Amino acid sequence: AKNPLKVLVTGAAGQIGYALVPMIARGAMLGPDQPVIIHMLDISPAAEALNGVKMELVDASFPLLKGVVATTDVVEACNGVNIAVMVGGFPRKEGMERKDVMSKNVSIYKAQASALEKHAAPDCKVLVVANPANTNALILKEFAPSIPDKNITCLTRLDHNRALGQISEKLNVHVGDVKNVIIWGNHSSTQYPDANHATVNTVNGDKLVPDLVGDDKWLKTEFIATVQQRGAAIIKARKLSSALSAASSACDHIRDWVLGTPKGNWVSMGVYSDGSYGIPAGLIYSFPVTCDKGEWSIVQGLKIDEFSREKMDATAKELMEEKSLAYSCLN
Ligand code: NAX
Repeated sequence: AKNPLKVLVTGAAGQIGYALVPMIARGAMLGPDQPVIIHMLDISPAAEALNGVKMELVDASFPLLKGVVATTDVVEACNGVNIAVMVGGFPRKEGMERKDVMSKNVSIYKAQASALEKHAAPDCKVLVVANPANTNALILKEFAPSIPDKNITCLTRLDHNRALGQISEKLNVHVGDVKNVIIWGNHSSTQYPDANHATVNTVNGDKLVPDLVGDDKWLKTEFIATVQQRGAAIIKARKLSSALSAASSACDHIRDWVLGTPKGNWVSMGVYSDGSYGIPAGLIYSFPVTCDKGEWSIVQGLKIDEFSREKMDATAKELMEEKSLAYSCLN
């Protein structure tokens, strides 16, 4: 039998955490034959609720779950973890300035970066979910210099999955037959959902989505806007932000990263830019990636038209602004 892997979930008393930990305990993140020990971190006001989640994990008697740590101590939480899913953060409250929210999250991610650097397993893979996800990941990277750049990522898989869902509904095909959409850039409303290279598996082989849709206008307007605004639409409907889809997408992100993407498929991940596609190096930017043996690589050589170029640059510009705002909070 495999040795258990330790998975940290921060913000585990929150709504995404509540959906995520049972998925991890059932093997949705690391596979059906991989035992896990879940480390849950939250802050003191949530300690009692966190303990309640721990009680439920015990009550569910998951065969793969070999241990649960529920703590408000960041060092205990990070100790020896192989995977860290960072869901905890400071939410934007009504009337708060962008800078104030950024400042709170910068100090959280700075502190948690140091704890991970000192106490996590040396090859720990990090996924930041909490918003502003790309910039929180960048701060975490800056303050955990001994963790390889390649091990720090942020979640745009939910946006990716939303894009697959929209195409599946539009073309009335099963979502499992749609692949290779791309989310470029920031996990924010400037993200660019791109279906130019996406395909649908049909009885006559793979067909390009733009050919099947046959309506360039839909892909350039409604499709993009729906994916960009989906988070807001969920809040409006549920009076709460997306949780089960975010948790499920976080499992997809880690699973594909650790176990590999299927042949011929790529996925979207927020990763440290190396300058590919003319995106400034030094940003955490969402790219199309394939994964093999626990490492992602950016898909190269895709043709970028003028429409895409403009959208990819606009979301890069927003990330540069976020980066300077974050840095201004450090002083
Ligand atoms: P909740 O407010 O339900 O949960 C957040 C939890 O984090 C709370 O229990 C809180 O006590 C805890 N927390 C706060 N500061 C902490 C700290 N310093 N250390 C540890 N825990 C801390 O929010 P939820 O709906 O679960 O969303 C969590 C985060 O995910 C938010 O930042 C949200 O904006 C972000 N999202 C990101 C998505 C993505 O695709 N990247 C999509 C879903 C979601 O909106």
